[in-house]
Amino acid sequence: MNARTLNLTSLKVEPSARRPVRVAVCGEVNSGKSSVINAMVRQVVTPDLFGQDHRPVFHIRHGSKPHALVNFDTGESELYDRIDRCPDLVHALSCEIVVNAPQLAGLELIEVSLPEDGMIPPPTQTLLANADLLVWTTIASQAWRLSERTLVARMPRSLHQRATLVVTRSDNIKSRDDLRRIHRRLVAETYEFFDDIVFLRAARKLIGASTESDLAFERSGGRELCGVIGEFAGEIAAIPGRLDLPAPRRRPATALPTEPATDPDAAAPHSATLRELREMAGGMNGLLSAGIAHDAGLNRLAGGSGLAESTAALCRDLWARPLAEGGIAVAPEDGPALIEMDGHYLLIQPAADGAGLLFLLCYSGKITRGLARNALLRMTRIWDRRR
Ligand SMILES: Nc1nc2c(ncn2[C@@H]2O[C@H](COP(=O)(O)OP(=O)(O)O)[C@@H](O)[C@H]2O)c(=O)[nH]1
Ligand SMILES: [Mg+2]
Repeated sequence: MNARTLNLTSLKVEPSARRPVRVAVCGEVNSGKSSVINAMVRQVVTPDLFGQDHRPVFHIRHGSKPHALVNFDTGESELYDRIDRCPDLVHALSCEIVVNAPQLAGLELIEVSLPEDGMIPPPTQTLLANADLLVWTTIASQAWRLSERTLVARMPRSLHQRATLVVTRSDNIKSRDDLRRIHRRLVAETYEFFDDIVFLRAARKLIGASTESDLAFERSGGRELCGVIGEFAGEIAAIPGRLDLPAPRRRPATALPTEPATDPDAAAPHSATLRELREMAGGMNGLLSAGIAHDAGLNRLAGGSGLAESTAALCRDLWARPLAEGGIAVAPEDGPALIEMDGHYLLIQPAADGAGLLFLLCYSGKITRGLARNALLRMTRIWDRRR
């Protein structure tokens, strides 16, 4: 066996002052996202999931000890020496792949598949809200369709800065004039979203050859892409505080990780109400994150702080957006807004007095819509009666 089940709470995280620059490599299915990553890594590192509907999110970064950690929807994780040793990715939510690729130092490449219906599922929106740079893959022969524009337009505005458009399968366009024409058209049609356009010629064979051959790395477009992304990443890294991680909190060796010794809300306003809401959330099945998003802050009720913060940001954004641009609106009597996609529900309900948006993010396979809706309604009622 080359896999072992891990208890994630026992994993020791290396304290590091800064996080990597997160590069979301996005595009529709088969548009060439994996090829972009493989061309940059100089080897085929992501599995071919041809014909598979469900695609886990792949995170790729440089490290001296290559391995792959697969996180399943059961909450368990398995460690492999290579991702292709994992027999089945159907129930995988995400895969963290570490490869020896010094040219990627300081970067985390995230492969994100987007549906063609133009709607970005809530977990993907959360991922994008946390990303620093966008790479969008479009196929040369049909580059930049309306469905792609719709998706990119719906991404957080911050990702429209320093974004890169990668035109994949450019090796299939034989005439230089045709390539020039495509380039000119793309500059005109995409300038509001992208700051650079790179042509990729990354047939699998050429990627294989690029491990050893600098010429193949050059010809595939991998080198140019590493240069462009490296430059944008350098600009992100130069923004004061942007990549800083919160200082690790020291815990006595004997402390249990799940139970804080003191009540975090003891001194906060409405501490008793928040405690009651946390207990309710703690009893729910399949809950990933819960909280109350305020204009500028957040009361976290369940789940990790990173996910709660980005989900809160997403809720505020959805709430503020006009309906025509994918925003949501509900009359309070209709109950919580529920957005269902890609195995998750995101439910949002405003407090009666407008003091915050209550939200739940859950796995749709583990809780019914009705139960999730009722739970959020009950929680909102408790919050509405707070003192
Ligand atoms: N010749 C060539 N094939 C490519 C290129 N980019 C992608 N492909 C092929 O197109 C198919 C889909 O690409 P893939 O990277 O798996 O797409 P994904 O689903 O977006 O990750 C695969 O067979 C790739 O080998 C390219 O630049 N040149
Ligand atoms: Mg892929």
